[in-house]
Amino acid sequence: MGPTGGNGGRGGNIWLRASGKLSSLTHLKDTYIAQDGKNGGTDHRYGRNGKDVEIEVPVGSLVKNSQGSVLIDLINSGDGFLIVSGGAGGYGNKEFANVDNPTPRTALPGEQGEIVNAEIELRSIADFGLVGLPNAGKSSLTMTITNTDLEVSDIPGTTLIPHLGHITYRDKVSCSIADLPGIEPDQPRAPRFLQHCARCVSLIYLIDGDDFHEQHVVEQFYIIRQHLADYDATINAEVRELELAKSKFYDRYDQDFETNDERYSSLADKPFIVCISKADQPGREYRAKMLNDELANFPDSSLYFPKAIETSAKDLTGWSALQFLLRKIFHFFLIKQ
Ligand SMILES: Nc1nc2c(ncn2[C@@H]2O[C@H](COP(=O)(O)OP(=O)(O)OP(=O)(O)O)[C@@H](O)[C@H]2O)c(=O)[nH]1
Ligand SMILES: [Mg+2]
Repeated sequence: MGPTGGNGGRGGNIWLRASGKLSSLTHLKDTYIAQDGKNGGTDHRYGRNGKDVEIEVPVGSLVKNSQGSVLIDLINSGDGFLIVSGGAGGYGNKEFANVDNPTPRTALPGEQGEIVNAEIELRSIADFGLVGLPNAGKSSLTMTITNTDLEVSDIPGTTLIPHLGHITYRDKVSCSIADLPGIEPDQPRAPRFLQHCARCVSLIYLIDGDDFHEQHVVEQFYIIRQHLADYDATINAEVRELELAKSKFYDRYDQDFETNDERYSSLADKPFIVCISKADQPGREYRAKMLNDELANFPDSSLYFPKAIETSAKDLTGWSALQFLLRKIFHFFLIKQ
């Protein structure tokens, strides 16, 4: 009697699964390897399939291949994506048996599994994005209105990765706020983390109301505007480069692309409201007046509410007004969608 090897097991797959419990990508490893399939056994026994690997990623993870093309956008909790298929198992001798040769010695080894290089980018699905200069009090404000525990300190640059907080209203409606890192005023390029604003319904510009702040409240407002606008310019330039490279009719001297595509719509065009922090500090009325005078003349209709909301994480000034306004905005855009 000849060999009686059964078929080998398939190699494990690798899945990505969106989880509403995660809010960052810091837990991810550089490399994941799924288990090999087991060899087939004697007496025609099949080998066991390799175990699948499931990698949890936050909701809002955008998965790209090494060329930068989007493979999938995981926007609902529980969404799964098979990113790497395990190789098929090998064929044992019994597969090659026939009338002429009932006990063949031939067998085929299993297939090599896929190797996939992918990049995962997180674009938070937050309803509101909180933007402002370092130390403006973004994390403190998020903690106050969402009851979330976040790291706060007087060292600028405390928040390095975005965090989500949730406000749950009495009628169980819930909306989320992304507490983002601070925008450095002198940074030449718009910071990458502004990508988290792309999906927000609306933005909250938080102006630092510290009595001794280096930048005037109005100046801070325009620094935020400038960075939001610059972010789009950076992305536009990158997208244009890609499109130019891809274009069959590539003309390096005279290429004019349409810019009214959705991708080109600016973060500076997102509806926004303005808050001033640290309203417990002296000079509060003066700062609010300076900013409100500017906002009263601000020509852009993306400003949702024409006055700055004064807030304090210390004495809770503005806490309920802000919650109320966010609820209004949330409702307004939800109905519009
Ligand atoms: N007096 C006063 N101080 C505040 C208030 N909110 C925040 N601070 C202080 O301001 C400093 C910065 O607060 P954070 O909440 O960490 O500021 P942030 O904008 O998140 O800072 P980055 O993450 O570094 O961008 C801390 O020392 C806070 O204690 C406030 O309402 N009143
Ligand atoms: Mg912070």
